[in-house]
Amino acid sequence: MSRPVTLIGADYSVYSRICRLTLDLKGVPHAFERLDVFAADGRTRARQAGQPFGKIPVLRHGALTLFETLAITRYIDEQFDGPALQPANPADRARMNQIISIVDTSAYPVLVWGLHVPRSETREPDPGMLDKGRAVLDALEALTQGTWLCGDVPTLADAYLAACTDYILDSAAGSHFANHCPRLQDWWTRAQALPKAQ
Ligand SMILES: N[C@@H](CCC(=O)N[C@@H](CS)C(=O)NCC(=O)O)C(=O)O
Repeated sequence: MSRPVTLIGADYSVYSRICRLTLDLKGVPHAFERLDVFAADGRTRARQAGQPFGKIPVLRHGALTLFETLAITRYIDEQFDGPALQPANPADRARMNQIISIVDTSAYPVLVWGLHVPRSETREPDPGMLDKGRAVLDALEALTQGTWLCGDVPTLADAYLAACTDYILDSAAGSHFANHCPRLQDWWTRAQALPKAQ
C-alpha cells in the first residue's frame, strides 16, 4: 500500500501553491491540510508540523517530513511516477533553475511583498520598488522560450511562476507584465489552465 501524501499549507501562500501545483502536475493524489501561518498561533503550529522557521509549506510522505519548497518539489518529481518536471537537457535545466531562483530571490520579495501586498493594504510601495519589479519581469521575459517557460512541457519553473502570477498582475507591475512582456503574457494564457492549486 502506498504511503499517504499530505501537504500542509494555505491557499493564499505562494510556496504552498508551488507544491500543490507540482503534486498536481505530477499526478500525485494527496491531502491538503490548511494551516494559516499568519494566525496568532500559525508560526507555532508550523514549527510543530516540522518547519523549524515557523513557515509553510510542509510535506508529509508516510513517516518522512520535508520543508523548503526547493527540496519538496524536487522530491515530488524524483520520488513519484508521472511526467518529468525537470528537463534532462543541462541548458534547459539551468534555465529552469534560473527562473526558480529569480522567483525565490526577486519575484516573491519584490513583486509579491514589495508591490502586491502594499496595494492590497492600500499603501504606497517603497521608493524604487516598481523599477525593481519591472526589471524582474524583464529578466523573466528574456528567459521565457517555447510553449512553456523552459520548452514543450511544464517544469518546476512553471509551477513557481504560476503560483505568484495572480499576485503580480494585481500589483503596480501588472501593467508592465500585460504591456511589455508578450512571451509571459502568452505563457500565462496557457498556465491558467494548469491544474488549479487553490
Ligand atoms: N524558504 C521557504 C519559504 C516559505 C515561506 O516564506 N512561506 C511563507 C508563506 S508563502 C510563510 O510561511 N511566511 C510566514 C512568515 O514568513 O512568517 C520555502 O521555500 O518553503
